[in-house]
Amino acid sequence: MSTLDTLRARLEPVGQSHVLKFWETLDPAQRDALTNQIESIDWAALPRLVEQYVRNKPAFALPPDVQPAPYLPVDPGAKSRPWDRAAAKAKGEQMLRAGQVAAFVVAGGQGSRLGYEGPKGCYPAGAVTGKPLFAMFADAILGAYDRYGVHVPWYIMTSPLNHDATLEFFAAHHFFGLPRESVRFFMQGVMPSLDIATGRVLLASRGEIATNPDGHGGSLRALHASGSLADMKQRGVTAISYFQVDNPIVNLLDPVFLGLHAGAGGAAAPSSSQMSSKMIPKAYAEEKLGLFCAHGSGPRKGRVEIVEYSDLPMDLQREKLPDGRLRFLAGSIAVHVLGREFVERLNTDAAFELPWHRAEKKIPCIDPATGEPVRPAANNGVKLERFVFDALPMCEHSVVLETDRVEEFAPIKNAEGQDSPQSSRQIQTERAARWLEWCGVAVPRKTDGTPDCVLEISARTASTREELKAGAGLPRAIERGQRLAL
Ligand code: UD2
Repeated sequence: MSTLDTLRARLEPVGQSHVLKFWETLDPAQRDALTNQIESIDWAALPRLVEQYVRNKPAFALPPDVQPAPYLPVDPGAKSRPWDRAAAKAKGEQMLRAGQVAAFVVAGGQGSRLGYEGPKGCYPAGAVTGKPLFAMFADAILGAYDRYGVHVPWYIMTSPLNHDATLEFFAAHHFFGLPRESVRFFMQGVMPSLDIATGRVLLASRGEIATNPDGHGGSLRALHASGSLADMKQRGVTAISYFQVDNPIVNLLDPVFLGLHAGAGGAAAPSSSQMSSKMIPKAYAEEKLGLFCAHGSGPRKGRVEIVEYSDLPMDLQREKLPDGRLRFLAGSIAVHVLGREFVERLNTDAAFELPWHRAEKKIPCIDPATGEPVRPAANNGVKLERFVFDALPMCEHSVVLETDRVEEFAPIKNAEGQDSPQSSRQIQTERAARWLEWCGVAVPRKTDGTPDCVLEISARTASTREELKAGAGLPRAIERGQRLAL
């Protein structure tokens, strides 16, 4: 059978033979590329996905008798659920010193909302220095080396959209001072993008299927398939510190959180977890954060599940406790610790599959009838993605730790307004101002209380205010309008 016949035999039974419509017009290199792309797709699974997610919009099933998930309060001495901060910190530091921790950033997304061309990790995010996000994370890893004497291995998940550009960026910046062998890149999988009306795969060009990265949940398979899990095991890593590429102030190697994950938090967190999470209290009911919920009954009673804000009924999101706080308060900042053995177990369990989530998008493509480009004015496609937090209900134990928004969450997602470069710079400055004031440094403030200066503290200098105080060379006061990077 010719290559063309073999490919046709795969595509025809699943109603996707239009993919080969322009075969005769392709040169040999284009034919090879299309052949490779076709061979990388699980065509047999497609008809079921089209039926479930394109022809129908699956109704989201809330956890039975949905409850707010319990969490450890930011103040370890709080009456509600006190926990042992010193024990957790000591355990986490010991794990870091013993080389049991890996850093893992998911950086395969398309970053379309920000309107930035390159990989998002290259975005200049430092409030004063304009340092790229990747450099800020590298600072945190270098800081851990200074403190614990260990090069924490850093795993970076890219996608075919940005893999080469990410590698080039690291090479051009000499790996930001990190040893080359402690940084490992791997690509996540992709899914074909589907026509919203017909369920046929969209064509990006005459010789290419339109695809999208398969979501940050794709990381769980990709960690295994890329050999990264095996590499971690060989290095003695037990805990994977997971974070998103968009948050420049993430405390990405937090010993307290690592120790809690390992079950060293005292009576409130006595068992080690398979997957742990950080949360912030939602600022208002409509804030767009995934919510930590728990199964109130059923076979997974007590297990934690994150429900996207769009899936939790608004009346539940607006419900208040007698003290006026929101009942469903805990919003996800997408910071987790994953047990390496847990991820291994998921990958060896034949029944393991994360659900797909459907998103309607405007996807540039060609008209399969004419080959002419289409610039859609309305949503013309369906993207299917997996979410990493859908692994939470598979955990027997799962710690959720409250954190302070200004301390750890300054994401850059949109070009303007909330979660923009500007709001991130403001939060970076506010956090630095708080730390400096705590260390006894005078920080000028405007009448509305916000700092009248721009500040940035590198995670190499300090990852907490205590470390800042212990370091040398703080000024006595900051000048009005000053721009200071420490
Ligand atoms: C995510 C959470 C939201 C909240 C928020 C906090 C989801 C669905 N929602 O919203 O509840 O926690 O973050 O900041 O996760 N990525 C990949 N590959 C992909 C898709 C995404 O690596 O295929 C990465 C992406 O590079 C980024 C992160 O995942 O680092 C977040 O992706 P997003 O922008 O789609 O999630 P967002 O901000 O809507």
